[in-house]
Amino acid sequence: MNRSAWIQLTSLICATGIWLTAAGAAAPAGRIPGDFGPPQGEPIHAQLTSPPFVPPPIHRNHPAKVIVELEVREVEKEISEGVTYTFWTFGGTTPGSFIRVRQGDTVEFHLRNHPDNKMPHNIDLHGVTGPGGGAASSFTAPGHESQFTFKALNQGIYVYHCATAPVGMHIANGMYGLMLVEPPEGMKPVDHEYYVMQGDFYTVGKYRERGHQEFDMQRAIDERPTYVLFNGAEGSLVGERALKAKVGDHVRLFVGNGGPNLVSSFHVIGAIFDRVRYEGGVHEQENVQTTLIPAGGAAIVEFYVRVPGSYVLVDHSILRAFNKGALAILKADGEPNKAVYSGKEVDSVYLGDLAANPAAVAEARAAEARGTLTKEQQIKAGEARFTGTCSVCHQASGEGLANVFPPLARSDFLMADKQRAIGIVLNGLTGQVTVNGNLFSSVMPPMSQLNDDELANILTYVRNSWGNSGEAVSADEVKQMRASTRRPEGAAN
Ligand code: HEC
Ligand SMILES: [Cu+2]
Repeated sequence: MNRSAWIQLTSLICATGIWLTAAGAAAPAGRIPGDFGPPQGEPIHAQLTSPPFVPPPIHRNHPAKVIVELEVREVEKEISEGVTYTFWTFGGTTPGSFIRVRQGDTVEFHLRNHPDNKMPHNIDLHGVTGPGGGAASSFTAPGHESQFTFKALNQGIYVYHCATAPVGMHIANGMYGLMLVEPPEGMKPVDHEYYVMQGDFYTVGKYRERGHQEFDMQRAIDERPTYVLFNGAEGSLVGERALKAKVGDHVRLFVGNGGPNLVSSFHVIGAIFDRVRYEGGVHEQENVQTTLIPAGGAAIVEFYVRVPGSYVLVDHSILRAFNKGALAILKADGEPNKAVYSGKEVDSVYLGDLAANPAAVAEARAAEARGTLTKEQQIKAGEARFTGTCSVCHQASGEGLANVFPPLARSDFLMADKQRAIGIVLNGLTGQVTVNGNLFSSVMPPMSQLNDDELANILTYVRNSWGNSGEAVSADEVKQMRASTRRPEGAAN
């Protein structure tokens, strides 16, 4: 060891009050790094928050005893518009309540399993030093409570999850969350802190297939998720529920990945992370576009909002974003800065049908369930789904583009045959087609990834907009066409 390294080491030892032997091992017993001695003052009840919120920073200069009370609840919630799922949760939400403590704190953990629950549960906190991370000490039957205590020795952002067999099933049902262990000196203040956590979900029914959906163990084993989501539901962070910031703000996201299977390529469209504490550790990377977040891992990402608009959080394994739900919005208000960015808002480009009116879709679903669905409701819901789906080619005006995309507005071809139109949207169209006397010879891809309701509503909308008027298309008609025709090779079913 050279002289300056020795001086650095000895000053580190003095600063932390830890004595290291020549070999670098900690001694004497009882004084280990991160242990700042016994808790001081009155015990504190931890303030827990539901996503996307984060408890306030800790301004404390001594270790304390912190009591965490977390209740497991099995709850039925919407996983997507009109689709329900039974989530198993820590604190009633997926991801579970956010826990914030200070390095050196003694955490007295109480895990309750609500009496209405059907399953036993426990908790494994990655921020715990000790076998199982609390799992063995916290196995709790419905209607019971268990308690264990640990010292938060290491600072960082840590995943916690249920570890009751079958573990994969408990995690797939939403049993994970984050615990932040702040460094003793606290974290650098920022304007907003938010809590976002990704997870993959496996349902028996297809993506957006309505009604109650059961967990599909085989799909989970095969790692073929139906949904990949931020904060436990498609659209959990869009529209009214979008994360909010102002131009000039420095935003910090605590981003976890509960898995159970997928690794996240976390990206914010339109932002560059000025700092990332990757893998939740203390090292910082700068100027990052996309950061990998392993299943059972987390990161802290920070970025400045320089211009107003919608910033889209995605898993950049991009079909997960646009076809499985892994998409959220941070909406920034403020004055434009044309010198930094002259472009327009991203809504129609990136947000697709999520930017449109989700209430209309919900209303149509509810009406259909009651058997009172009207053509008007179908048209409104169809308009929402048309946006960002068909409008990229046929245009929001339905006019198409000369010589490339045929018009839907006042289209003689569209209106002549309802069944044929259903078939075209399901199975695509190639070869020559004459619309209003103009010849088109191009390719429309099959849009069979849309479900029967979506497709019926879209066609009802296009057949009753821009000067067209015709009968509604029902979900049953689409279903029959799907059953009686074959999709081209490679199309979604
Ligand atoms: C990627 C571009 C693209 C998308 C997206 C697209 N279409 Fe098309 N569509 C075309 C093209 C190109 C044709 C003509 C195909 C040909 O020349 O054979 C066409 C033809 C049609 C036709 C028959 C011709 C007409 O104008 O009446 C209908 C109806 C239609 N599309 C409806 C839809 C609907 C509804 C959606 C959304 C669910 C949709 N299309 C999405 C490109 C697209
Ligand atoms: Cu569990």
